[in-house]
Amino acid sequence: MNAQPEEKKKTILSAAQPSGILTIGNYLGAIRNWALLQERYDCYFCVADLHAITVRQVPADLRRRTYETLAIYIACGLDPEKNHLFVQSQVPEHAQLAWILDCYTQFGELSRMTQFKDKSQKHADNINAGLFTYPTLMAADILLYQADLVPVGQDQMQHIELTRDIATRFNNIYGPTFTVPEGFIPKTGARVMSLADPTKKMSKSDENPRAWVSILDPRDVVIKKFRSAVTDSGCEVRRGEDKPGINNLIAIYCAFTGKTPEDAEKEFEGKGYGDFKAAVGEAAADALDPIRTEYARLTADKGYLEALMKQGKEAAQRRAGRTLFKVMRKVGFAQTDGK
Ligand code: ATP
Ligand code: LTN
Repeated sequence: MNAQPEEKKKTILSAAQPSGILTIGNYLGAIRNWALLQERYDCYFCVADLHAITVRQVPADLRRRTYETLAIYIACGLDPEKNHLFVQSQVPEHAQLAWILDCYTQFGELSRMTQFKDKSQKHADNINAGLFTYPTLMAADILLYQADLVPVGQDQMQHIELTRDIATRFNNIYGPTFTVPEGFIPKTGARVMSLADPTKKMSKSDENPRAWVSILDPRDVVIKKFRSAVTDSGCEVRRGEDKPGINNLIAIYCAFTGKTPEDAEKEFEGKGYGDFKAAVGEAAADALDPIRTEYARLTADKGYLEALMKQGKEAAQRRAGRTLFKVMRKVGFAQTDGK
């Protein structure tokens, strides 16, 4: 009897920018789900340092955070033996494909991106070309690995739609070249809001440290930040259209405990915001404690992280190089080496 060929695993690619210490938004919206999917997919997770310089960075901080981000990935449960963990700038194919994709992306399409509009407003003194073409670099990240699935937070879905459009357009001109990827957002935690202004997304680069909780914040800080989270008028723990503060805290509580919003409302019936905020803080701190401990262990060994980077870079280049070669041939560039 012939053995059944083992079904080939589908591919995942995702990334986060080392533009600050990763927050519980990054964790609940993205990294936690990467860890849940790692067994079933062939996974590439990258530290998007090329993307980070679309906003001015202090070089020493950027370098340090690149190591920290890699260590956070592992501390959050990504097994470095089962996943390809790598740094974007160490795989030059990303920048090479991004240029080519720039030439298949319209000015109008990039102008409609809400992240570009938000960041242009926030950094009005530095609206650089990289900020504008950010989504084509992200499309290159994804398409180089022929990713089937891209697990991200809600805010990145527009970029994934654009990636799909670019891939489809390229395939229509040159024949099948890229896998057209699907976005994947979690049921809870896809859009964690700022604790200082719950109408805004929680963002690690927010200058107000009370706006975010970092994955590495010590227990007492986590609890204190939730205690001082901005809430709405009223005192009942109940969701409502005009209650962004409490909606956000209920969503965070459910994401950390696995409870439904209805259960949470029932649990805190007759109790006030104070009790509820304390419970959200405890739930978050319980989940973050083991991550912080593992992170401390990992960052004590820089050599280990460097060895992983090297291993990840080689695996990523093998895969990315094949796609780039194919693209360059299709576009019509003269090539002297075969792949
Ligand atoms: P920056 O503040 O530098 O723009 P960021 O905190 O928005 O960064 P990214 O590195 O751009 O984070 O995002 C990494 C991943 O985390 C992406 O998949 C993104 O969708 C997700 N993510 C970021 N912020 C949130 C959030 N508040 N809620 C849920 N998911 C989020
Ligand atoms: N743009 C993303 C980070 C990112 C990314 C990617 C996410 C860079 N490249 C590829 C998914 C796939 C962000 O979260 N701002």
